[in-house]
Amino acid sequence: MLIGIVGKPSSGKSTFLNAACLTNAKTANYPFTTIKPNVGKSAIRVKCVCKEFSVDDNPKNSQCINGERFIPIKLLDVAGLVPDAHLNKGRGNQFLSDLSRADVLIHVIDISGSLNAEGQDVKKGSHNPMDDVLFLEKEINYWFREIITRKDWGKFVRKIEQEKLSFLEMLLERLSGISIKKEHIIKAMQELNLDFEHLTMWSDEDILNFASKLRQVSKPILIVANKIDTPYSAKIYDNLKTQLKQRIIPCSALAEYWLRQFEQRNVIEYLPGDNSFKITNPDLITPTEIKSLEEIQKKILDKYEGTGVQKVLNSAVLEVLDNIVAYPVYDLHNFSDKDGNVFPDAYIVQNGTKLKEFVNDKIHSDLAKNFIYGINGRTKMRLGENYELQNNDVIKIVSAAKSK
Ligand SMILES: Nc1nc2c(ncn2[C@@H]2O[C@H](COP(=O)(O)OP(=O)(O)OP(=O)(O)O)[C@@H](O)[C@H]2O)c(=O)[nH]1
Ligand SMILES: [Mg+2]
Repeated sequence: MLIGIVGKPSSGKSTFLNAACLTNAKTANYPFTTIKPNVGKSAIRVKCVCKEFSVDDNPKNSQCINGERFIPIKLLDVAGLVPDAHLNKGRGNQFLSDLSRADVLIHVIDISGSLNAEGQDVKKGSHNPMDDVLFLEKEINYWFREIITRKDWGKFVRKIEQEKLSFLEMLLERLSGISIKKEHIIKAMQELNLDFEHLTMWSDEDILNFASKLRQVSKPILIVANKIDTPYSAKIYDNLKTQLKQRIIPCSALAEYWLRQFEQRNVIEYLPGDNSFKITNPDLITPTEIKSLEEIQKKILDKYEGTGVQKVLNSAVLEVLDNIVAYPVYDLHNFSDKDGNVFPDAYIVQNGTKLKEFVNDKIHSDLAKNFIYGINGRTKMRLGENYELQNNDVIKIVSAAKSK
């Protein structure tokens, strides 16, 4: 699972990455601090099933802290994008190819309204971030059109028509390796009223519409109102929220960054996504730092129920991408794997996934090939290969193969 972080220069992309991943990417208040992409590992946070089953778990592929399961995901932070990047403005949009493997994009917006479209300082509160929402989506769609047309669209569609090939299959092949699934293409085709029998007749506008739709279904964008901590932010945020149809999440990447730093220094107890923290080692911090922490509590955690960083990650993976979490186990008495690790793995799974697909994609293809049935860990009922996985399912797989 890869989340791409996009936005104009200085909106706080690298700060978001550092806050979520404890990375050390360079951040600064001037545009184009980031040129080469930065990667990091983070996690979504869900209620673990261990509490429900009253067991102490010892996970392998994820972490469980106080009954909260943290399941790994990856983040990618790229250079800032400016209007007309596709015409090579700013750093152009070449670097976006790094994002082609992303499953979902988060658009980090400067909700303080203090930067123009190029990320340069302007009068605080004067910039309308709605402009950023619009231009960024446009640039991302243009980038996607490049990926699809690859400068030889005419030749590509003529071949399909002349040789009576399948547009779907040909496109799938063309886009292999950039996290575009067959279902994405089908959905884009269904949702548009375009003539798929006469691809050579498509206008430039048709091509852009198709690229935009395919982008929307295969790499949806979640809007993040970052820098919610500044004096102008709340008003601009409220205003933007009323103008937007899609979900927007208020966030202070900087507050999360500091909380995580204090937590790493063992000064506070804090888990990403919490809406409060406990100072456990007051001797290790200065009175000024204590004051800053109190401000974070009052102005951000209390007001927005957290810093927003974890909410963004969870929302991108679970809501925008419509995923659920499933826990396969080997032993249904103590919910462990063969080595006795209790609830060893938690997997992020697309909602609607069938049991056998899950086994094949996430566990082991041999186990899927020799799949006999599954057992529901709660009801002990047998589950067939077409059983549709539900959130928090605990499942044992019975197979004719020697399982790992
Ligand atoms: N007040 C406040 N400032 C923030 C927040 N997040 C980032 N900043 C500041 O915004 C400035 C830019 O942050 P970066 O993380 O470098 O921004 P970026 O989007 O990666 O910038 P480029 O790499 O240049 O595109 C820095 O001075 C950060 O400290 C936030 O939540 N609140
Ligand atoms: Mg950066």
